[in-house]
Amino acid sequence: MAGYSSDNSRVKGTIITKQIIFGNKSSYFGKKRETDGHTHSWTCYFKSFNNEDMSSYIKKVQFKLHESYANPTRVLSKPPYEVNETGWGEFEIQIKVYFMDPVERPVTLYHLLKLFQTEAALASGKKNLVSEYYDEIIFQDPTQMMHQCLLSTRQIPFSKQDTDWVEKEQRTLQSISIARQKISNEISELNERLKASKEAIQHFQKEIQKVEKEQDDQIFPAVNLTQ
Ligand code: SLL
Repeated sequence: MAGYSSDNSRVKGTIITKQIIFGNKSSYFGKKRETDGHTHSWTCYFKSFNNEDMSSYIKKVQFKLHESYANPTRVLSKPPYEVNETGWGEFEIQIKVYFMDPVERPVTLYHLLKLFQTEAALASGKKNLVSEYYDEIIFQDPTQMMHQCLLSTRQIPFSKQDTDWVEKEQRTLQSISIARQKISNEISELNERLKASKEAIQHFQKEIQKVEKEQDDQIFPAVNLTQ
């Protein structure tokens, strides 16, 4: 039978790498909420780096929050894999990713929920913060089923909130190159001016020497000492 779903054999010599981002964003209320003492709203997320729909190979993502939260274990069986909450404190969140093929061991990540801004950011009035990390999940010799799932992902079009990193890299490199060119032009221009100034200095030094010599000659006319 050719059906891959019942096939546990592995695709030897195959390595598939998935680029991921996980972390949290948070936003300060501006004050402590009187009803529960919460100060921030936050979102903890696990997502693809390149906006790939991961639901073809991910079965579920489990977020384990601090016990002070009601139902601290949150399970998301479809994207977006994220937890939206409010709170007052920072703690470590365990993110466990389960794959479509139960033979594939789940991957566990840890993220330190960040709520509080640095002094400098706070002073400049920033209310929103992002603390996220890039990582890669490497599938070595996946099963036939998993191989199929890993390769059948679909690209999600970039929306306004998403960052197309490839495009951003190109734009950033381009502005760096423009800035380099501009600085290089400025350096050449300044070098030209420096050269002109040096020439002017030399010219004036010669003039000064000439005038000094003329003055000396007037005070001490040349005497022929050989006589
Ligand atoms: C701390 N070790 O003391 C940490 C614990 C727990 C944060 C932080 C509670 C939310 C709720 C909340 O924000 N817990 O009341 O549902 O900083």
